[in-house]
Amino acid sequence: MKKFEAKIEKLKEKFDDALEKARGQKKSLQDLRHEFLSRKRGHITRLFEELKELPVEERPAFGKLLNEFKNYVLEKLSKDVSVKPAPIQYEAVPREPTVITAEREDLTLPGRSLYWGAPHPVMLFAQEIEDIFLAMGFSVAEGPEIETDYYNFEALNFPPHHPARDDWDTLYISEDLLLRTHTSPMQIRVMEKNKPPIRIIIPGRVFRREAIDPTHLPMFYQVEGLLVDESVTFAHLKGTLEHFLRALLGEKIAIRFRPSFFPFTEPSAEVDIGCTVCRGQDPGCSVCGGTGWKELLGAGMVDPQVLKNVNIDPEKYSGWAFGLGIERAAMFSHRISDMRTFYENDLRFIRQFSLK
Ligand code: FA5
Repeated sequence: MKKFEAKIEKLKEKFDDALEKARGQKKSLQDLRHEFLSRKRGHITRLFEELKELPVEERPAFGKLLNEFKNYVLEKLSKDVSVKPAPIQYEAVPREPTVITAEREDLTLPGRSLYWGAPHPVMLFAQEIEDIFLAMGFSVAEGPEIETDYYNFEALNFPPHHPARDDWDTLYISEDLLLRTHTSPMQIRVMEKNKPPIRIIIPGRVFRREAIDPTHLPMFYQVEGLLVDESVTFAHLKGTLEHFLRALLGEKIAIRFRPSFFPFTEPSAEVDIGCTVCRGQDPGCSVCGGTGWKELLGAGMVDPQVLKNVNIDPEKYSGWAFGLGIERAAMFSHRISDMRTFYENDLRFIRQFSLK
């Protein structure tokens, strides 16, 4: 027993000496830890091995002594081995106070508002037109912008080479395919698929070979109206259009029906309205040319031949149709003197309509 105790005592002295020499040197302190505590050959590890050889009754007392020595070593080393690297000295760089002021958000400023897109004024106006007809029991359909010669002309009573085609000249994609010049081809498509009673409007884009001026564009919107039933007369057409135009442009709008010609209606009329831009006061008005009137739509009773073309019996059924220029109507509603402004994409103009 004495022998074991003396061994511990000796090792303790050895450790204290070595610690004294190694103090402040990280490498030496790590070596010291290794020498005493290494799991394989450390002095303390070996003493624990030897402990197993002592008589059983002596082991607790020596175990206690040995553990105390181990803790002593651990504690001494934990204080000295973990020599911390000298703290880094940060140099305080003075910041320009102006930089902070410039970067700081000024919460008292008003927020930047985002501009939300809105439907184009012509689309908004088309919706107003649709709403009036929906309220009268009409439905809404759309049709192809690329049409065949048959639907755009022939089924509407324009035989090939007929001079009336000149007024509706357009771009041809092939001999038979063209950009539709009016929404009237949809009369045929609707009547081919549906039997009377028919009450429908068809808004859409149309294309023409056109000399551009304040009231004419080469690409514009029309809305077609078609009603077919038994005992339909011109009086119904007149009453419906008057109601529609007053709902759209105001009760006081001046309306006049003028006899006209369309190959697909008989009789035919054009409907003019009193110029809202100059109110008939400006002889040089870019819209009415000083006449005080401007054409807004073409209309008439569906020609019996057109009804026959779609297998509807003209003895039993009659109908009326009209085709109105949407930009033209929007001009009169908003008192705009040049239709081209709708498509110049000047946001100062366009935005005026989005808050309606
Ligand atoms: C037609 O297009 C016929 N399809 C209308 C019709 C339908 C008659 C059904 C009978 C029965 P018109 O070419 O006149 O007709 O055009 C009708 C309307 O479209 C005109 O009154 C005008 O408001 C508008 N419009 C015509 N040409 C232009 C153009 N170049 N730019 C803008 N609007 C136009």
